[in-house]
Amino acid sequence: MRKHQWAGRFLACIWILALSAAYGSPGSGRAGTTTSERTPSGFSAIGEDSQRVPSGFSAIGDDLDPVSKLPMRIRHDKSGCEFVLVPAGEFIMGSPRGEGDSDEHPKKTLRLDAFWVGVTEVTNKQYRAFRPDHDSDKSDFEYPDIGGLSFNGDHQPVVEVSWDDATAFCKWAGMRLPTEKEWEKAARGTDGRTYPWGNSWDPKLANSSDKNNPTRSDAPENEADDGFGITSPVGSYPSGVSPYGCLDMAGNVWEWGADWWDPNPYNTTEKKPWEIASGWARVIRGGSWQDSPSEHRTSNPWGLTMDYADWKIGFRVVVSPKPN
Ligand SMILES: [Ca+2]
Ligand SMILES: [Ca+2]
Ligand SMILES: [Ca+2]
Repeated sequence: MRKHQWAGRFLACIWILALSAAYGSPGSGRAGTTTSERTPSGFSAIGEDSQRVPSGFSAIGDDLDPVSKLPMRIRHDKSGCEFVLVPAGEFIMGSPRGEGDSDEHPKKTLRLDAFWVGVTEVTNKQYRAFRPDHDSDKSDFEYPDIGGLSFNGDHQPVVEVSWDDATAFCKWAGMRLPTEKEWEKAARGTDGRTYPWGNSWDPKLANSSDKNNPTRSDAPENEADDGFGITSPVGSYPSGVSPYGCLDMAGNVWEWGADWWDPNPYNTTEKKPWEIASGWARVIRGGSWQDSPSEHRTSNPWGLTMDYADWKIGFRVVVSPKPN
């Protein structure tokens, strides 16, 4: 073999050794390194962020948010609650002065990180994974006669739960109640719409107080027929879905939120509602089977004391991704 051939092979060996040291041997990986450690900064391996799903929850399907790579849908293993991702970004909250009530002013653009929100209100069956003996027909109140209808169906939303009951479920499950900002973004998307499906009321898209409501007044707006006199099984109005895939964010039951409520937050404290450090009432959202359409507006908060419970108030839950 001639001298220049030896030199050529020697140089090739040096080149291969250098490549191997820099990137690892093809097909074997470097001992002691993980996929994420070998991913250049600013990039994520597909499926990598399923590791940000909290323990006790599982991804449903393979769909990932293209930006965060978080799973689009997850399920809570013990209760069966299902969640959909609300990606990070800006949204419009509240109503301009002159529209709606003082507790929703002013209209503002805010930003939230990504979170998962319950596709539906928590059902009786899901709540009974926590408290097996819960009875949604049992109340401290003497209600009007409703002709033997029951709130206890497995797939009806749990009711007769106070804010304290709802937060106890959340603590057991590793979840939390939505903040006002989270609830409103999940309900109306980014464009500031009045109802989850758009800007016009449609009685066929939500369980409102309609002609079937056995406790209704005779107001003209109650003459529509939405098919249910009291609570409906969750998800009974698929065409009333919110931009992110949440159901019954208008109507069926009011939903407890994490924040304090103030009827006049800007007039009395000059603070935003979520900046109130303490108060006498917690926020509820979305209206119920016993309420008229104006209560179902996505921007409309109301409030009740934490020990209050009745047949038109339930809750929905949220989960945050584990930190990067
Ligand atoms: Ca109804
Ligand atoms: Ca609701
Ligand atoms: Ca209000």
